[in-house]
Amino acid sequence: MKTALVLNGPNLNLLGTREPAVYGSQTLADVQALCQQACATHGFALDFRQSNHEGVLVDWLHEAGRLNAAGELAGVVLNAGAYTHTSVALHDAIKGTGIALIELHISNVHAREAFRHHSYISPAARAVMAGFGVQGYALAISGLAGLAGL
Ligand code: CA2
Repeated sequence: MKTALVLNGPNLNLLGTREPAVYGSQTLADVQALCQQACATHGFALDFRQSNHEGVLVDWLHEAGRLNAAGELAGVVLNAGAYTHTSVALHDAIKGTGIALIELHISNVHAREAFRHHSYISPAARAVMAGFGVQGYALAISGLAGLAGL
């Protein structure tokens, strides 16, 4: 069974506790349960993580690259949070790994402040999703299953 790795960046541990008008009222534990259900549907094992630290996310992307090389990775869903808009390190970590990586945002970043319109992740990602709320995570896992069939 291949693994779908879902990585969450800074402040996403606060999901459901603040800014419900932007991010909804579901917690990160609720999102994990959503992802678990989507993975069961598609026959993936779920590995779900969150970190507030850029270097930890880089290490996890390297780990994903090794898993991918071993043929054990279905793909990565990455919500890099604010690092999306700042991190060349995350861009470099993804680039050249061959990982099927979906960049995901809960909110429609393009309808928000101008500083959220640029992403360092997008040029290295296979696909980009924004604005579906937390349901986007389940849709992204279905997307990984779809990409695997291409
Ligand atoms: O829409 C998204 O998923 C974002 O990646 C979320 C990031 C933001 O910096 C990006 O521009 C768009 C912020 C994550 C912070 O999440 C919180 C959730 C609830 C309360 C406070 C922060």
